[in-house]
Order: sequence, then C-alpha cells, then structure tokens
Amino acid sequence: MLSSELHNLYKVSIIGSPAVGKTTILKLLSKNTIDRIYLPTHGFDLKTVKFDSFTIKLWDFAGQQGYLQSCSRDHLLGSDLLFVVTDSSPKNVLKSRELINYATHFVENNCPIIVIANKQDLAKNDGRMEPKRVEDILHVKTYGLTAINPAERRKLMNIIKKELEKIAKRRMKEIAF
Ligand SMILES: Nc1nc2c(ncn2[C@@H]2O[C@H](COP(=O)(O)OP(=O)(O)O)[C@@H](O)[C@H]2O)c(=O)[nH]1
Ligand SMILES: [Mg+2]
Repeated sequence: MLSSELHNLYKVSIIGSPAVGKTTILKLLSKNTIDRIYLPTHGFDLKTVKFDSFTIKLWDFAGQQGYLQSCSRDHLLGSDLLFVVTDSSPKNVLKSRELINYATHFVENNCPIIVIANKQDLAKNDGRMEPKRVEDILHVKTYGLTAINPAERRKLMNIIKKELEKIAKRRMKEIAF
C-alpha cells in the first residue's frame, strides 16, 4: 500500500447489541439497496469503504455479549472512531451505557465515541427515543439514523467525514512535530 493511502486509512469500529442495525449500517455505506434479511453476525465483518479521500475499514462486531467481552478487546484497539449503535428503545439505550463504559477501556482517549440512535422510523408510541433524549442520557454525541433508508447514506457519510477530518488534522500536527 502506498504511504499516501495509508495516511488516509481509518479504522472505524461499530459495536452494539444484536439486531440494532450494525450490519445494515455497513450495507448503507457500501451498497445502494438495502435488504432486510437478518443474519446474526458471528465474530466480526470487516468492510472497506472508500469515499472522498478517505479509506475506512469498518469493523462490525458481533453483538453477543460474550463475544464482546472475551474477544473484541484486541479488535477495538487502534480504532480511530467508534460507533455505538442503539435501536433507540429505552432498554437498549441503557445497554449502550454499559457498552460505552466497557469500550472506553480499550480505545485511546482521543478516539471519538459516537452514538447512533438507529431505527428512527419506528413509532414514538412504541418507545422509540429521540436522538436528543438518547444524548442526554448517555452524555455522548448522538445522531439519529434510519439505516434501512438509502436516502440516509449521505447523512451517515457526513457524520463520519466530519469526525475523520478532525483526526486527519490531528495526524498532520503529529507529523509536523
Ligand atoms: N425499522 C428499521 N429496521 C431496521 C433499521 N436498521 C436495521 N433494521 C432491521 O433490523 C434487523 C437487524 O439489523 P442488522 O443490521 O442485521 O443488526 P445487527 O445485528 O446489529 O447487525 C434487520 O431486519 C434490519 O432490516 C432501521 O433503521 N429501521
Ligand atoms: Mg450484524
């Protein structure tokens, strides 16, 4: 790999409980049509997505609690950006609190943690929480998303781009000193 390419390579990790939409988020970034088939992920899926000048490696970790606690530690190390995905239900938002606490031990202090409050298309009457509520509870920057809607692809890319641009600036400074 060329060093210029390496320079623009970012490791973006995605964690979250089973069925919150992690794999769908990967598909949203890498495909235009999104099927709704649910296949629980075993271990992890690794996808490379290129957009603008960025090459990002997305790691979609299995949501199963056991796996996350026993194996993901090493995989989370070295993440440039970490997404914690929730399905925006009150129960799962609390679960995300545990995941965030757990993950903070394994990512660098300067790795941004972003919460994705997914399944925003679900009815409020079913307990779906607004991103702002989720953010108030978790005290972590939160964006709402409907990952099954291809029209939200740009929105997700912009979220990632904004964070990666900050990291790129930081890397440039590190090289300069
Ligand atoms: N209604 C709705 N369903 C979603 C959304 N995102 C994912 N799903 C569905 O939730 C199920 C689990 O998604 P998946 O990405 O496999 O979850 P994972 O276990 O976290 O990887 C699938 O049937 C998806 O189609 C969303 O934004 N809204
Ligand atoms: Mg999955």
